[in-house]
Amino acid sequence: MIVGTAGHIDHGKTALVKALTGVDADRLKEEKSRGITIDLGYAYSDLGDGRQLGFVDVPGHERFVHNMLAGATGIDAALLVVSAAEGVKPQTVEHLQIMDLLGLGRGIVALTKADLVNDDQLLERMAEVETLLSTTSLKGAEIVPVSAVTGQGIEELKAKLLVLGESGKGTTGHARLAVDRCFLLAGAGVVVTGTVHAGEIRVGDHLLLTPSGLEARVRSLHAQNRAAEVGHAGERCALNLSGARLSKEAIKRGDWVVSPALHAPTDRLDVGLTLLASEPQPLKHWSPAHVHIGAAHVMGRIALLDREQLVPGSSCLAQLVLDEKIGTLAGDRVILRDPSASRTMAGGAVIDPFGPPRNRRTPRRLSELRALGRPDASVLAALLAEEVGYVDTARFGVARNLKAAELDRLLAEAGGTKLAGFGFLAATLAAARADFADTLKAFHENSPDSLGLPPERLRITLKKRWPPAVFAALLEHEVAAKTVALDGALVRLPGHSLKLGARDEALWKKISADLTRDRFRPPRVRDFAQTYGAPEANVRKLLRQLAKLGRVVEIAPDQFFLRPVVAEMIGIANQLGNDFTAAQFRDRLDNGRKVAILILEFFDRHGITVRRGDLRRTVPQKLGQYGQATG
Ligand SMILES: Nc1nc2c(ncn2[C@@H]2O[C@H](COP(=O)(O)OP(=O)(O)OP(=O)(O)O)[C@@H](O)[C@H]2O)c(=O)[nH]1
Ligand SMILES: [Mg+2]
Repeated sequence: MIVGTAGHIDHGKTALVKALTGVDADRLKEEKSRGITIDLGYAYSDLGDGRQLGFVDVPGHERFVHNMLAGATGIDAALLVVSAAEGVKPQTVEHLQIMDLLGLGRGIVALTKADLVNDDQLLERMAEVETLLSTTSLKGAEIVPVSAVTGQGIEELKAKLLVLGESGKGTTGHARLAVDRCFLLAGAGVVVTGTVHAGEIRVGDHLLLTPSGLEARVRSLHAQNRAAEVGHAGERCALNLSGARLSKEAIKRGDWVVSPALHAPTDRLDVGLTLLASEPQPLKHWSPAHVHIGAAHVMGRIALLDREQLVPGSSCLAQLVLDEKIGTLAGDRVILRDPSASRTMAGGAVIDPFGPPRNRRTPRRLSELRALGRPDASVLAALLAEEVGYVDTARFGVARNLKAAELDRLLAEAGGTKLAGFGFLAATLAAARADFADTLKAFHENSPDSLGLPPERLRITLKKRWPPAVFAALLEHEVAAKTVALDGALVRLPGHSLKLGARDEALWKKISADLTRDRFRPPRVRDFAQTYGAPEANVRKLLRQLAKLGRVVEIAPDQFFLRPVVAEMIGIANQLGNDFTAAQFRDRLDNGRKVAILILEFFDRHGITVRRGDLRRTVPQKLGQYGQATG
């Protein structure tokens, strides 16, 4: 269990941690000389019975709130320190606001320096603190008077902290650790420390750094200050990492060490945001802010999604547009501070780590965001019922750190079906099927001389407009179910066949007679055009249509053969045996060298014959391509 201190400068946080653990968390030279905490400090106390308390000691100085924030995001419980001598001060309030915005419900207040005040003063301070807590997530937390000098209340405080227990971070997901320190250890190399927010990390694991994407292998690790084989969610770990491009400079506070599945840097996060009631002004759209997430600290802008301005004390949906990419997942807490970093303004939680750059304020998107804001157990049912109609399961799984099996279980519970990485409700699939059928039916009625629609045309003609990848999944599903047919490059209803207009029908009758009579040396498009007084382009278009219908085959440009004749010629070639010449083939067909060569080259292109020098032979598996090879 990890406890984080909080409270105003000089109120005795570091002294209290030392009284609880025996460890001086102020390790920097400058901290010692100035007598203040600057950066995060860590201390552990083993209770002898296997249990252990870990402490993150934070600075109280107003200029180091950003460091405090890097430590506060990984803790299970708050230890709010208030000097009984001084009472509530500015950073007492700000740190408490931060705990509140982080949603931290477990915590204890230590009323320090109890040795400096009398009982009346102590009671007064307790009442003051109680009032302060009453509007926060720490409302009703116990207040324990302590003294690091006399030891008063220390054992009692320790016992009460243990009772609070761990917050139960996600143990089921992939691993992620928020890096708060990186240093070089002589003989070992790069070491990072941080809190495991989810999953577990083992020696030998191959992980990635987010956002850089650098590869890292865990050579060894310490969990809660002890050498271990595995570090679990909720524990502070030190990882000794190796990797080709790793260096101390390549890693910084705020990075994440993650399972490769979770590496998805982002700079647009859709969040639920609450503006502190103490803010003097409403928050305007596109306000700049310091953004703190996990141990990361970046600049960004706040795009308000469902209103023009946010009034103090209220909440809304917002998109944080960051100056640089970071790692974050749904549920991560966010703290926003004002542009001059002098006060905490707002906070909240990530709803969608992959916010859309466009259409982010449409009613459809806002409704989807509200559905996404639900807990794991009900989110998919709500999401699948949204107008969008589908869930990108891979993206959803990463955003919420769900492993495949867990994701499948949740999808099944929500009544969803997965097609090629997208989840749908059965009712949505039924509606899509009807949409496909209705659209194609209408198309066939309106364009009886067209065999079908190119898929992209169908996609944009459907009543419901699906993104291309989703449409492809749905089309594949319908083709497999034989509710639609994919004919070459066209989609059609299975029952549909092409009907020629009366004029085309008459022309085709004459042409097909010619194609039958001179079957091995048929007239070409231009010949038909001249003979029958039809524009060449029309004849060509008609024959290409008939080719799609499988009645003729275009062996060479403008040179069409009846399909059964092609099968017959394949049979003839086959009968010539291995290693026949073009002349032999021509003699059998009696159609002249030029046409015979065109046919053989067509066979070569389609793998029906193999050519070596001037000799060819047929390929047995390919003989049936145009129907049974007769002849
Ligand atoms: N009398 C008395 N003095 C205390 C007690 N706890 C701390 N102090 C003194 O208060 C001063 C500040 O203590 P720290 O523990 O450094 O205060 P801090 O809250 O860690 O300060 P920052 O980390 O800089 O915010 C030191 O001089 C301590 O010796 C206490 O219980 N009684
Ligand atoms: Mg300190």
